[in-house]
Amino acid sequence: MSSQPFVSSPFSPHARRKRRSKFTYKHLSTLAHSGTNCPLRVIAHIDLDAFYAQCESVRLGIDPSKPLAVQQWQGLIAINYPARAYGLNRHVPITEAKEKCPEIICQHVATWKEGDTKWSYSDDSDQAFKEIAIRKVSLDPYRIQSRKILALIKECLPKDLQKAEKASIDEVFLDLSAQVHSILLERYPELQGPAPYDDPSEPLPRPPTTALDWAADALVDLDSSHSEEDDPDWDDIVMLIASEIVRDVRKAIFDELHYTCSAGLSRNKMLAKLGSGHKKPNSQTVIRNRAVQHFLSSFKFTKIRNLGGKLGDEVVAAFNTDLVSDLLPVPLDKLKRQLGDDTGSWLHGVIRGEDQSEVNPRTAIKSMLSAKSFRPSINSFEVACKWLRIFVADIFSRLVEEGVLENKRRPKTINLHHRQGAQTRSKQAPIPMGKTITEDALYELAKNLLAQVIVDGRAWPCANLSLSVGGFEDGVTGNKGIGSFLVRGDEAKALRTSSLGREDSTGEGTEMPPPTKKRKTDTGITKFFGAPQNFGTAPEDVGRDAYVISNDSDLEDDAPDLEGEVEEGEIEIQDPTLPPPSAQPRPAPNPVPDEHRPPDQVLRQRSIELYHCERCSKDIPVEDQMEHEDFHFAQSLQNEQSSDFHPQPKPVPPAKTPSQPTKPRGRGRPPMSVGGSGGVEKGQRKLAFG
Ligand code: DCP
Ligand code: CA
Repeated sequence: MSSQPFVSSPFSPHARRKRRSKFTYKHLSTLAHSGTNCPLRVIAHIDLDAFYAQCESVRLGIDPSKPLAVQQWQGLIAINYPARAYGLNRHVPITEAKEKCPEIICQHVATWKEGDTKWSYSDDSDQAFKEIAIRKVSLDPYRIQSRKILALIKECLPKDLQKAEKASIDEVFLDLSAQVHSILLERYPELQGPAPYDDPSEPLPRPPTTALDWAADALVDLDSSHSEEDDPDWDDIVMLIASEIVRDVRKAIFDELHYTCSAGLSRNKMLAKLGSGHKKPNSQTVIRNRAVQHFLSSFKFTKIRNLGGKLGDEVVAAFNTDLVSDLLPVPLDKLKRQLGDDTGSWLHGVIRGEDQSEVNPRTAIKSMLSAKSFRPSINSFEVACKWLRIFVADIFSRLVEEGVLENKRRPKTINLHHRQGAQTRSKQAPIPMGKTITEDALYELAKNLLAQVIVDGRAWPCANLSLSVGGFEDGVTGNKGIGSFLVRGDEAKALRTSSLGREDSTGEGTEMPPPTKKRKTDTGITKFFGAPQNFGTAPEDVGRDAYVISNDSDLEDDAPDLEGEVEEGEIEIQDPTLPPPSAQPRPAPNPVPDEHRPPDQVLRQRSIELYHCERCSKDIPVEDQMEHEDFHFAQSLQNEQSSDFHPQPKPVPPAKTPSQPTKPRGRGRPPMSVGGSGGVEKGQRKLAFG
């Protein structure tokens, strides 16, 4: 740090009275180790202002003082501060926004379009909405900026003393304790010790200054029991040093990348986050220890981390208030009685500004997901494959950024989630080791997973598809090269025979909710026939059909953890909000599958037209022809791809359940084959929706 912002204390009898700090040598040493219980701890939260909107104005070189909003289909998802001055927010419909602020620039988010191999921006925002059925949102541009910002933040901090946690696409927590500790010892050599009598519980000497220069920082008012006249102690000095660091970081972000952000500084994550939102845009707010109670008292407790949802509602209902100030007089015993011991104690602490959660520098991505909700639903393998192409291209471009081509990291598994109504099915497969991951290879794997869903026989109509890769592990870089990934001999055998590795994706020490319960079922496609109907839920539909990244730090929206203990084959994701499967409606049972009955019986019962399938010598209802051909396609794909791993018993073609709606289709559709001209070609890059 350059300047010494301290002013020597004028003689004051008040200052002389207190010669000793309330902090000890022990406290100082826990600061060096970023101890979560250290009373000198200092945490910052940095939050980009109107992030997507800034990304667009920076990208387009638009004057940041011009009102701008980011549009997704027909909604606004980010509004810059000049536009907010017109009373605009995310809930204002786009037509109303244009009425209130006629000069507003509405920039549509980037999208992937059918046939595209890369996302792009459309010149006409309304055009995107018209093409919603064949477009998919891409947040890539924002993720790229987000990554640059995080990299720059890290560059600004000393390598060996930094602790940064990406909290969302535009938020970062920094534990500045260790860095501040080292600056503190430099500036105040008297703190270097040793402690008098070698006793770490000895108090530190008092700071030699009384007036601190907080520059332009917003200082939250002190608690009523304190006064600005009181001399600062080391906790104030620590905050001051941290605020200089954060000011420098914010300046670098602005100078180099042209983004403004706001920051909060305090003794823990909960307070730092409340602080960053206190004064926006482009400001930093410091909540000194002596100001915590005053600061918190003015809040609704529902604004506090973890109290925004159901728990907050419960507390409101129990105490008939949403104000921190009304809860403060409630005794601990009463909180415990009403909310249970753990929650009661936690709440008692939190409203007093206590939070010992760690800043967790989990920067490595755990999984990547690309998804699309279909309105209307899609009805064929062919169309689904075109979406798979886009998902794969999307994921692959992110894998490239993650260093997959240089073998820095690689995912071990690929998952397909398929939703039909309330039912979700997930299929998972290993990504074969020993080969460089290519876009085509991922596509083939994805197609195979879809084939497995189709072999189940209840694939269409499909309301949501998503593809994810997970189980990332560090690869071998440097002079070892790709050969190091090759798996031979015993290792290869083990890979072929083993089920998928059990991923620990809960992210050690992270604050993600526990993974949803998953039940293992049999593997191999034949075992899916006659399997009981599975109920579950899709990976959370984020309501915007953009991809999300789970439990990683790719500055994405919070997303469900799609991994967990999973095995090859089908996994069910049980939705705790749904009643248990037994209580849910099931399709009418079909005791004798159609393919096990004589065709004439099927014919009589349904009185429908049949066609004869040359491939299996069966008579199939015409309305099922498409799906039946999909089945053969899926089967051949499955056989071809799975033969590398384990032999598959011959599957039986599925029968459609009578309750399932079927789109009538004509005869004569050429059968699809792997890489054949009738379907999706291997390596095909241009997509055209039929
Ligand atoms: N976002 C979104 N939909 C939401 C919330 C957020 O698409 N419901 C996106 C757009 C935002 C970005 O995430 O730009 C970051 O979200 P923030 O809540 O941090 O909002 P902003 O950064 O836009 O504004 P602020 O200045 O209030 O932080
Ligand atoms: Ca923000």
